[in-house]
Amino acid sequence: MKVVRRRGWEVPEAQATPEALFWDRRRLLTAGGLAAVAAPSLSVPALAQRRGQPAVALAPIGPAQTGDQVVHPFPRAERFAEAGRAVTAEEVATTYNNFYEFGSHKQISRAAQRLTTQPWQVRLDGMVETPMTLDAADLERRLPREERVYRFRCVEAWAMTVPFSGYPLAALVALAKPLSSAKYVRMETFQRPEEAPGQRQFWYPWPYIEGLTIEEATNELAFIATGAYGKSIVKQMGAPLRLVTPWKYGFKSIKSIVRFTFTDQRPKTFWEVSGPSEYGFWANVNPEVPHPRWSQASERLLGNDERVPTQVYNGYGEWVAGLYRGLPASERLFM
Ligand SMILES: Nc1nc2c(c(=O)[nH]1)N[C@H]1C(S)=C(S)[C@@H](COP(=O)(O)O)O[C@H]1N2
Ligand SMILES: [Mo]
Repeated sequence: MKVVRRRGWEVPEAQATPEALFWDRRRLLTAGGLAAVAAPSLSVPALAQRRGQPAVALAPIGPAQTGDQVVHPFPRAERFAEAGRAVTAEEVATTYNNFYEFGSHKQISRAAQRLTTQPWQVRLDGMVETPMTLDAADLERRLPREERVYRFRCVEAWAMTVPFSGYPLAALVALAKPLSSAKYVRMETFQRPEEAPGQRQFWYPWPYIEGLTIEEATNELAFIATGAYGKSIVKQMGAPLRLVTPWKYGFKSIKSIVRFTFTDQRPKTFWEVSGPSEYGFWANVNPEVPHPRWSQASERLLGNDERVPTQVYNGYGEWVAGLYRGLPASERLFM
C-alpha cells in the first residue's frame, strides 16, 4: 500500500472547494457586491489559421421519435480505449462531484436528483446558418456516437479516469453550421433556482458559462458526454449532456448544457468572472504553472488517493499542443 504524505501546498480535503475560497474573501471585501471585472481582450494570431473541420457523418433525422432514449453503451473508440490509468470506480466518480448549482462542496449527488432532464431542449444559435432548437435525444441520434476513456483533471489537483460516451463536439459544430465569422462557441447551463439551490446564491454569476475557440471545439478530443460507465450520464455528472475537454482543467467541462452560441466575442466564463486572478479562459493543464494558492505539479487520483505527476495538457499534447503555439506570453498564465 502506498502511504501518501501531504506536503504543505497540498490542499487538505477538509478545506475542499478551493475553487470557491476567494468568495469568502471577496464577500468580505465587497460587502456582498459583485465586483465587475473586465476580461482582458485578446487577439489570437495562432488560432487564426484555422484547421480544416474534421469530416463528420451526420445521420438524417429519422421519423419523429421524440422521447426515445439512445441506448448505451456506445462502441468504444479504439484510440481512446485506454487512458494509461485504472478507470475510477463508478461509485467514486458519481459521489464526488463539482456542480455548484447544487452546492459548493463535493457531496451534491443527492441534491442533483431534483434536476428535471426530460424534456431537454438544446438551442444552437448566434453566428450560424440557421438557429435551431432540438430535443437532446434527437440531437444525439443525429451524431456519431462512441465511448472514450478519458483522464480528467480538476484545477483543485484531483483526477479521475472515466469511460464517457457521447459524440464529438466537432459533429455538433458541423450540424450547427457556424458562419466563417464565428470565432468562439459559448456554452450555457440551465438556470432553474427552483431546482438548483446553489443558483439562489446571488453572488455567483449564474448561469454557468463556458467557452472554447472554434479550433478547440472542433479538435478531435473535445467531446459531449451523454453517458458514462456504459449508461446514460447521471444528473450529478451533468445530464443530459456535458462537455469534456480532457486537456483542460475540469471547470471548462460545463454540465447540463442548454445552449451553444457561436460568436466572434470571447465568452466571459463563470470562473473567469468569479475569480479572474485565479481562473482563466484557456485553463490548459500545466504542471509548471501553479495556481496562486497551490502547486499543480502533481495530482491525487480519486479512489486510492495516489499522488502522480501532472502532465502538460494532461498528457494530450499530441492532439492539442498545436492549438496554442504562438499564443502571447501573457495568455500563458493559465495554461
Ligand atoms: N454547470 C456546471 N458545470 C460544471 C461545474 C459546475 O459547478 N457547474 N463544475 C466544473 C468543475 S470545477 C469540475 S472539476 C467538473 C466536475 O465534473 P464531475 O462532477 O463529473 O467530476 O465539472 C465542471 N462543470
Ligand atoms: Mo474543478
